[in-house]
Amino acid sequence: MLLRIDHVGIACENLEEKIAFYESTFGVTVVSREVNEEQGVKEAMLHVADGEGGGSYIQLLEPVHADTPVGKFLAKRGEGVHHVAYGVSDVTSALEAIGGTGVRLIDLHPRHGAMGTSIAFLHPKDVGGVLTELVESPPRPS
Ligand code: CMX
Ligand code: CO
Repeated sequence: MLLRIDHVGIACENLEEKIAFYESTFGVTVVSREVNEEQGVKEAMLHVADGEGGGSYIQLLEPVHADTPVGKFLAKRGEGVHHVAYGVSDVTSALEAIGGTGVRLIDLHPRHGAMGTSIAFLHPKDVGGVLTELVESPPRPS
């Protein structure tokens, strides 16, 4: 069901500073910057590699305000890994299959993610403390 690690989401206080750190330390490049109001984040995707069905990335996340998932996470735990996101070919069918195993779904239906993706989250309490995201990439131009 899982095609690859699509991205690792990292919570930070200052997006621009963290982008500069990742670029100078690891030689990675920002390929997308977006504000996703629905998710309450200002974010950047930094490209790492290409894999089956899409690329893999580092996703840097700064909250748009304190009362958001990433804002609450920063207040409670400070900066660090916020979630792991796996690439799947079809989020809707993956949600159905995973929901059927008893894992709580935060999103019953896919939402909009970075770079035209469809995303959905699984509850960390049912995944061993790991907030887990499923990502379906848009079809590649042929
Ligand atoms: N990883 C692991 N555990 C987490 C967590 C995370 N990122 N965020 C919260 N938790 C834990 C908390 O530590 C807390 O555990 P305890 O009860 O043992 O203290 C519990 O989950 C509840 O946490 P909370 O602070 O009360 O937060 P909420 O229940 O309001 O929200 C969650 C938690 C996961 C449902 C919410 O963060 C959510 O809906 N996340 C999905 C959306 C999201 O994260 N969007 C931003 C990223 C967007 C993107 O990737 O594009
Ligand atoms: Co993400």
